[in-house]
Amino acid sequence: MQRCLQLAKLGAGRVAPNPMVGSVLVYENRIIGEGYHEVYGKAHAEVNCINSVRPEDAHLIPLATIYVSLEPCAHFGKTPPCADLIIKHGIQTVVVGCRDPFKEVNGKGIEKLQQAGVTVITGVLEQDCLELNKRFFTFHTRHRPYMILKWAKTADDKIASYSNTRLIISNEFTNRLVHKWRTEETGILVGTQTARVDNPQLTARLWQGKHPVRMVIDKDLKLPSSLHLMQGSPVTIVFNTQKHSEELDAKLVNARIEGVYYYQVNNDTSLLHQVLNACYLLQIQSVLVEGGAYLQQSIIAENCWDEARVITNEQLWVKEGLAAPKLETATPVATCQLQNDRIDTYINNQQ
Ligand code: AOF
Ligand code: ZN
Repeated sequence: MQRCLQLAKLGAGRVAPNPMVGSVLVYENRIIGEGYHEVYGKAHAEVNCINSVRPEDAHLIPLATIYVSLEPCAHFGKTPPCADLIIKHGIQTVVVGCRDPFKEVNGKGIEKLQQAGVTVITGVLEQDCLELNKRFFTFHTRHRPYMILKWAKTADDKIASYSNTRLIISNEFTNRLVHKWRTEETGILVGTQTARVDNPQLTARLWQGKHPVRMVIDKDLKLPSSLHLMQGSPVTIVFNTQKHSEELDAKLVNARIEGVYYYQVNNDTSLLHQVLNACYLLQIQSVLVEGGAYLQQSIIAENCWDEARVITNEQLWVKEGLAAPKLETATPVATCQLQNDRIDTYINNQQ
């Protein structure tokens, strides 16, 4: 299963919104085949694993045990069911890392195998398998994206000055790390005030990889079209109460078709919940929230966050300024230092 996890990670950045999955085929303590889900829409891990077996070992397939980091699928999606493939090859034992919460699968793969007389062992290295695809699992079980809050604050806990001008807090190394983070998530979200005052580009230009889908809240469509965000390259989605782009759907988002798109929300229910629901419908599996304090604090208040990454410039004091958001969780799970910047990571265990 450790090897399955290693293989699965090779698909990072190329398989979303699918999960990363790895598989190995073992006969008498020898790996005779291995594979992983390499590209979105293409063969699943089990297919690549079985196809990798050398012709001289092919007769061993029915005698071997197949290990998969995720429950084999039971549905006809872009590819036929992996459970059927395993049954067809006469494999007798399947070892599964964790269940697939996707509604088309969700236990049906395991059931199908068992009904065909296959022995299925589940829950092997389950925590590691869940951690690897935390975005996918949060999305399918909570019906909202995996939410990562990120902010930079001064040594005296301020995230902005009162002067309505951009406050430079983090250093160039930290900025590059943040751009790496941007390539790792599907979406990036900011509030109206941050868009107006900071005029951010919200791209991943300091790192190689995909730009996230940019999302901004602008209820009354007051943001000027001169802002970087409103140039529509890469994609921008504007949450507002006035207009809606009919062409905006999950396919368009997945293909990152450039443009400024409008998503209409109403004034009757929680704006945050409407935004999260929109992300679910558009298959935006994870979101990096980059400000501002009001938006971050409302996400904390509604307990809709999964991770927080807080950057503190330990050498910068501004005295007067906007207070940084506050987390209930006091202890970081990880800390690193990039020159004057300390980066603390928090996990929300209280959901
Ligand atoms: C597996 N092995 O390697 C992966 C699985 O659209 P499709 O056909 O590619 O199906 C996508 C769904 O299949 C995805 O949402 C997840 O439930 C499962 N992914 N299953 O047996 C794999 N990547
Ligand atoms: Zn499959």
